[in-house]
Amino acid sequence: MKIGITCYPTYGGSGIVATELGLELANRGHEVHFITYSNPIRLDSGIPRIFYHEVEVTTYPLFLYPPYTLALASRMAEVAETYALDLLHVHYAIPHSIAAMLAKQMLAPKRRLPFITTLHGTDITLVGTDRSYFPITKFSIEQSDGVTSISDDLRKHTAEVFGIERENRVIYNFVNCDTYRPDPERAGARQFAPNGEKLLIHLSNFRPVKRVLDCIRILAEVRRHTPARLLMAGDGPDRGPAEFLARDLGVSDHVMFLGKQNHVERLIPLAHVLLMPSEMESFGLAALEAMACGVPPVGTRVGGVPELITHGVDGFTEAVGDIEAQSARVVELLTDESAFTRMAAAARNTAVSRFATKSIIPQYEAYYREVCAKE
Ligand code: GMT
Repeated sequence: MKIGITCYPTYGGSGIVATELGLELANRGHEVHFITYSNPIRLDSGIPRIFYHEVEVTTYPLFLYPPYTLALASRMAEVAETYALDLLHVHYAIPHSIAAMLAKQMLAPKRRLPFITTLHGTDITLVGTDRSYFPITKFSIEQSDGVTSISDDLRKHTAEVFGIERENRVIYNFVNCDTYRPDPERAGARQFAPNGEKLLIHLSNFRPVKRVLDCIRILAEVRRHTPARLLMAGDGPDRGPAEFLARDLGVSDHVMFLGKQNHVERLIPLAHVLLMPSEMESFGLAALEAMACGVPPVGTRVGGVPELITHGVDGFTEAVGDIEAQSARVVELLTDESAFTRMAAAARNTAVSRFATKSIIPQYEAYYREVCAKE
C-alpha cells in the first residue's frame, strides 16, 4: 500500500510511534510518505520505500498565527495525488485530523482518500478537552474513516468525554524487541556510575504531566537505603525546576541531566529501574521500551498504564505522588537480586509476547485494508 503519515516530528511518544510504524511498514514492503514540518527525529535518510515531504508554512505580516493546518492540508492533498496514496494515517488528533479531512475533501472530485486518526493521549485528555478545541476535536474524530486508540483506557475516555459512539479500535503501542533488548553486562553503565552504583532512568519531554520532580524526590529517598544514581533523558519546561530540586535535596552529584537523546535503546539497558511517576499516561511508551530491555518500570496507576504493567509481575504501579511507595519499590528492585531477575525477565517477556512489532503492525495493516475497502 501507499500510506501518508503525519505526526509531530519532535521528541514525544506519538511522533516516535508514528515514525517507528512508518519504518516497520516500509520494511514490510509498503511505500510510506511522511508529511510533517520537519524530519521526524528517529527517521534516518536513505531508507528504501520511505519518503519525506516537508510542510512549509509561509508567514505574512497579517498572520499573527501562521495557518499551519492549511499548509499541511494542501501538502497532504498534493502528495496524495502525486504519489497515488491509498490513505492518510495521522497521529495526534489536533490539528492533523482536521487537515486530513480537508485534504480528503480537496481530492473528493477526483477520488477517495480515506484517513485514519490515531489518538495518543494528551490530544484527548488535555488539549482536546480544552473549550477552544473540544468541538473541532470531536468533529474530526467523527469525520475520520478510521480511529484507533493506543489503549483501552483512552478508547473509553474518548467515548465518555466526547460522547462518541463510532468504532474506535484499540491498537496498542509496540516495540522492536531486536533493537530494544537487555544488556546483562551493563558495561557502559561505568561512565555514569564509576563506583558501581545502580542506575535509575527517566525518559520524557519534562512536561508537568510527567512529574519529573518526583524522580528527584524518589532518588533522594532511595539513596537513604542504597547507593544509586539517576539518568534524566529528555528536556522540557520542568528540567530547570528538577535541577534546582536536585541541588536543594543534596543529590545533584548523583543526577545526570542528559538532554534529548536519539538512541535511547543504548541507554535504557544500562539501568536497573525506569521511573515513570506521571500524573497521566494513556499508555507509557517509555515503560514499554524499558520492559523490552529487561528494565522493570516503577510507574503510577493511571490511564492505560495497568494495561501494560502488571503490578508485582513485570513492574510496579503506585499512586500518583506517593514518593514513599514508589521509592520502596525501587529499593526492593535494587537490593533483592532474585526479585529483580524475576521481574526483569517478566518485563522482557511481556514486551515480546504482547507488544512486539510483529504482532502489532499486522493489526494496523488489517485496519488499513478494512478502511480502504469501505465505501
Ligand atoms: O506524554 C506526552 O506528553 C507525549 C505524548 C505524545 O503524544 O507524544 O504521549 C502520549 O502518547 C504516547 C505514545 O502513544 C503514550 O505512550 C503516552 O502515554 C501519551 N502521553 C500521555 O497520555 C500523557
